Amino acid sequence: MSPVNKLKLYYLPLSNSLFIRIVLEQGGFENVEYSKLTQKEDGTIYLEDGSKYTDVNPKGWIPTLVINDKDVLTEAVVVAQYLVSLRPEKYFFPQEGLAKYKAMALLNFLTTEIQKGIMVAKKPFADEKVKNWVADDIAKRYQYLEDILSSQDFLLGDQFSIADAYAYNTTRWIGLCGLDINRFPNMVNWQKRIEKLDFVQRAIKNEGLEPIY
Ligand SMILES: N[C@@H](CCC(=O)N[C@@H](CS)C(=O)NCC(=O)O)C(=O)O
Repeated sequence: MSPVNKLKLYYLPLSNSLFIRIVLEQGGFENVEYSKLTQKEDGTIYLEDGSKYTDVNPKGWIPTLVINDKDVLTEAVVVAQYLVSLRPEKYFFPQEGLAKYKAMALLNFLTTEIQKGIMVAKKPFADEKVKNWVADDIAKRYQYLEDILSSQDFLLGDQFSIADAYAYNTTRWIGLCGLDINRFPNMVNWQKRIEKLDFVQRAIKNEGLEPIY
């Protein structure tokens, strides 16, 4: 891989860019630029200079990471794993064997089953009935995480990982479907544990957000 001299993250407060900002803060990368996006009522996302975000990322989704001012990388779980690959010594993430694929399976579960599941509650057609359906569905998926956290402090073991960064950010959105996190006491303790980490605190503040607790 050619050397990475500069990273740029396009972010929108309350979106999934917080996940990647936490990963960047944990990695201690030096030359990182954060470029704030804005979203209009009709959903269109713009850059600070007023140009359309789709000029940078044709998919129009957040987050986007730009490497060395030229290469564009999207899909949050892939962006996070790319950052881990740059500085594996900074992260707790298995690099080989079945453990690596199990960790990737968890990331895939978070993106396809949890994030995309919750986002159904934001669709224009989401009335009370749809929101209740989403809440029931997401509750079953969070129960899976709750059970993991009954025997370990974090989702991949005894240390914080990119899976925790992602799952934590999804818990900031569960109000969208009216689900109450207090149904999951292990997850509540885990959220509090995560919010004690200095790099998480920095990421939340620099993203322009407040901690949950
Ligand atoms: N597959 C993408 C999906 C990302 C995604 O849905 N991001 C949301 C914000 S958290 C978004 O960009 N929504 C704006 C839109 O859908 O137009 C990923 O995993 O990064």
